[in-house]
Amino acid sequence: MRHAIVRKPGRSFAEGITTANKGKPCIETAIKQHRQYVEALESLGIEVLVLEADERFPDSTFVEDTAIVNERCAIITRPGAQTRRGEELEILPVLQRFYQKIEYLQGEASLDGGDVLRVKNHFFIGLTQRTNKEGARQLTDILGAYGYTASTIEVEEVLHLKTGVVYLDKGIILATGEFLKTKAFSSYRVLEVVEEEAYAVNCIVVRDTLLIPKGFPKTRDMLQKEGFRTLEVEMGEFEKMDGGLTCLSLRIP
Ligand code: CIR
Repeated sequence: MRHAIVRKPGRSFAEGITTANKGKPCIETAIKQHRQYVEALESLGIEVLVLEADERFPDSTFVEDTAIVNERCAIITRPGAQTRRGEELEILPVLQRFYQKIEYLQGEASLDGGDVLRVKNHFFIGLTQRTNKEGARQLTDILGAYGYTASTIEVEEVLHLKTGVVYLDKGIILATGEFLKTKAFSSYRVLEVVEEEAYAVNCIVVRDTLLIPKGFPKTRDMLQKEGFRTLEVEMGEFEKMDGGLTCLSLRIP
């Protein structure tokens, strides 16, 4: 991964969608945490393109949901929440700077990037409140045309697939809750994140380092014992709005 795209949280950030019940976020703190997130990525050698806040869309700092990016193409999604429709149009000109091939989900499709988990050249697509079967079908067809495979996973308990499961490389899946028993992961080694630290599942792999949220010592110690280097980032204000580490960037491989 050489590049990442992020968007600063705006003044309207606290008006976004949330189920977290953790109180209203403080915008000043969110801006500070966002800056530290960017600095953490930069410290790992990633060139970060920082977009200005878009006040029309309170959730637009969660750029991951607007596109699926890989080595071969960028796919513009159709975000599942009505208030987020339109965010994808704002990311399009930005992705055109990086990609010649851009594809689009259309019609009745709805899909959030947070529901798409890549494991090598396979993409798991979570079927959720945000991502419907038509979205998964269209994405599977597009990915197929570029030589990738995909399959779906029914998600019952969390917002997005990657809220509860990520891939850490070396054949290791990090999971919690309902994903500990998912058949599709049975050929991988599944590391369990304990329920009280469930938020810490959503982490970012940058070569040999894992970017993890601060304040989840059991998960941090477990990952370190597994031989990963960890780098912690304060995510409290984003957690209040149901957003994790992956949500805050589009990472271009
Ligand atoms: C939303 O509900 O859409 C935002 N408040 C949070 C989106 C988090 N995005 C992600 O997990 N990829």
